[in-house]
Amino acid sequence: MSQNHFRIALAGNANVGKSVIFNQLTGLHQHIGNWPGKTVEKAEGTLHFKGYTIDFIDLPGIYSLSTFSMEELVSREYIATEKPNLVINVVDASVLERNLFFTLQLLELESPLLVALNQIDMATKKGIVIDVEKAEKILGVPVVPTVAVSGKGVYRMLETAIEVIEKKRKTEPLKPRYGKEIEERIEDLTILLGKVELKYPARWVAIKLLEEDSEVEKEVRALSPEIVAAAERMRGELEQLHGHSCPTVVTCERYHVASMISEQIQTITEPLKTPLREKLHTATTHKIFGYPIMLATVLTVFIAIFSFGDFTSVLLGDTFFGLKPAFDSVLGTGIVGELVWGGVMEGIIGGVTIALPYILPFYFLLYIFEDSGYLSRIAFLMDNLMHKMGLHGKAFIPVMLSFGCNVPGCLGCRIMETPRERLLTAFVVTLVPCAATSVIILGLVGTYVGIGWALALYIINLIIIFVLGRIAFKALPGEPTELIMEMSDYRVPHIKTVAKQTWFRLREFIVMAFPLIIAGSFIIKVAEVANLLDPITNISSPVTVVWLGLPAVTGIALIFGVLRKELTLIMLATLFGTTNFALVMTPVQMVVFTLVVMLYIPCVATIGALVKEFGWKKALLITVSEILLALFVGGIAFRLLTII
Ligand SMILES: Nc1nc2c(ncn2[C@@H]2O[C@H](COP(=O)(O)OP(=O)(O)OP(=O)(O)O)[C@@H](O)[C@H]2O)c(=O)[nH]1
Ligand SMILES: [Mg+2]
Repeated sequence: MSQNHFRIALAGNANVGKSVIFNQLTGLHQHIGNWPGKTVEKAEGTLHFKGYTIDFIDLPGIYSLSTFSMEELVSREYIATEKPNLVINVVDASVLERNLFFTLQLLELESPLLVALNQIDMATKKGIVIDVEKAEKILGVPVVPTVAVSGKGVYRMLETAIEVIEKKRKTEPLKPRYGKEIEERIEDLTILLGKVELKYPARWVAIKLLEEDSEVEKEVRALSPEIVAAAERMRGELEQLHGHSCPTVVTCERYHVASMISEQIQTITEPLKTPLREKLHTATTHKIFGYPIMLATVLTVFIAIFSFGDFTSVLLGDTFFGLKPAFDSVLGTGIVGELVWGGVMEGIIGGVTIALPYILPFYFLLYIFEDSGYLSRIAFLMDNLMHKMGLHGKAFIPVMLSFGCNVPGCLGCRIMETPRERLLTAFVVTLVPCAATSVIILGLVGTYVGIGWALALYIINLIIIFVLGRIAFKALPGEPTELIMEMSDYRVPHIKTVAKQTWFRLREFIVMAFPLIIAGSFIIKVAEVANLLDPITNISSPVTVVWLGLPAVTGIALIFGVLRKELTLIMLATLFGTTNFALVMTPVQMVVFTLVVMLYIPCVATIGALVKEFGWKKALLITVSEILLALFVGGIAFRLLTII
C-alpha cells in the first residue's frame, strides 16, 4: 500500500450497523436489515477522504473468532492474514457486554483497533449511559460514539481512524488477562510457540489451542506436533480443575472480563414504564395472539400492494396507450411503425404498467418489515412449522426475503447452521414466489380472475412448499438444530435506509429488466413479422396446449421467463398485442399459467446464486425437479379446474 492508501476492515457482531456505516462511506449498497447474518461475504468499497484513499471492507457479523461458521472463517482470515491497517470494531452500545466479548478477541489477535460505539441512540432510549473516556482508558484504543443511520459521529470516526493509522495518536491496547490457572498455561504454550514460525500472534494461538480450534490446531500440528500434545494435556488439566470442557472455561473467563469492563463503563437506569417496543415484542411473539397478528399484518400488506398496483397499473396503462394515435401519426402504421410500437414501446409500456406498480410497494413494505425487526419475529413464530420440514424458524428469514427476490433468499441460506439445512432451505426458497412472480399473480390472476384466487395461489404455493420441504427432509434426514436466534429490539424503521434499499432494487429492475424486456419484445415482433413464431409454438404445444390447456403462444412466453419471471407476462402482452388479458385467456388458463410460472424454474439470476452457493450439480437438480413439478401441478390444476 502506498503512503496515503489504507485498508480498514469493519468487524463486529451481527446486526450492529457495519453495513450502514460501510454504505455511507463507500456509496455502495450492502444489504441492511434488522436481523443478524445479512452480510455473508466480505464486500469492498473505496473512499477518498482528505487526500487519502481508503479501501473499506465490510465483514460478515460474527460472535467469535473461532471457525464454527463460514462467516467466522471469512472474517478471521481477513483480519488475521490480510492484516488491514486498522480494524474498526463496530459495537452495539445497547448490548455492550456481549459485544465486548468480541472486542476482547480482536484485542487478543493484536489487530490495530478502533471501537465505534454505534447505536448510541438506542442505548440512550434503553437508559444506558456509557462513559466513553473510561472506555478508552480501559480498552487502550480510541472509542468513538456513532449513530450510523443518521451519520452522527462517522466523520469523527474517520478522522480518528487516520490518526491511529498515521500513529499520530498513541494507543496502548488492553491485553486481556484471564484466571491464574488458564494464564499459566497460556504463558507456557506461548513460550513453546515462540520457537516456531506463526502467521498469528503466539498468545492468540495459545488461547485458540486451549479453545480446541481445529483450524489452528491443524496448522500448529504441521509445525510441531509436540505443542499440540502439550495443549491437549493442558486442556485435560483445566477440565479436571474446573469440571467443564476447556473451551467452555475459556469462554466463561472471557465473558467474565467483558462483564467487568462493561460494569465499569456503563450505567443503566431502568425505565419507569415498559417501553412500547417491548410491549410490541410481547404481543407479536405471543404464543396465541402472535399468529392472528401475523396473519392480519401479512393480509393487510398483501391487499395494500394489490390495491396500489391495480390502481396505478390501470392509470399508467391508460395514459400510455392514449399515446398510440399520436405515435401512429408520426411513424405511420406500416412495418416500421409496427416494429417500433409493437417491438419497443409495448415492451416498455408492459414493463412500466405491469411490473413497476407491484414491485415498488412490495419492496418498500418488505424492507419496512425487515428494518423494524418484525421479520425475525415471524421467523420465531414459524419455528414449529419449520421443524416439520427439518428446519427451524430461522429458515423463514430467507423464505420471507425470497418473496422479494430469490437471490438474497439463496444467499440468506448461509444463516443456517449445517450444509444439510442450507440445501433444504435453498430448495424451499426457490419455490417462493418472488416479486416478479407476484406481478403475475396479482397483475393477471388478481386483476382478471379475482383477488381471492390470487390469495389462493399464494396459499397453494405455501402448501406445496411445506409438502415438498417435508419430502426433502425425509430424503435428507438429520436432526434439525434448535432455534438459536437472537432477536434484536424493535426499531422505528429508518425511512431513508428503507427508501434507499427500495430504490436500489427498483434501479436494478430498470437497469436489468428493461433492456431484456425491450430486446425480448423486439425479437418477438421481428419473429412474428417474419412468420417464425409458429415453429416454436408447434414444438411446445404438446406441453402447453395439450397437457396444460394454455394458448400456444405461452410456450414462447415461458421460454423468456427463464431470464426474468415477469417477462412471461410482459411477453405475453406483446404476443397477444394487448395488456387486456381477459380478451385472450380464460380464467382457468390464467390460473394454470400463473401456477406454472410460479413453480417452473428459478430464473437465471437465482440459478447463478444456487451454483455459487451449492455447485452446479445441486443447482441443476433443483432446477430440473422444479420444472417437472410445475408441469405436473399445472396439468393437474387444468384438469381439476375444468371439471369444476
Ligand atoms: N437506531 C439505530 N439503528 C441502527 C444504527 N445503526 C444501524 N442501525 C440499524 O441496525 C440494523 C442492522 O444494521 P446493518 O448495517 O445491516 O448491520 P450489520 O452489522 O451489517 O449486520 P450483519 O450484516 O447482519 O452482520 C438495521 O436495521 C439498521 O437500520 C444506529 O446507529 N441507530
Ligand atoms: Mg452487514
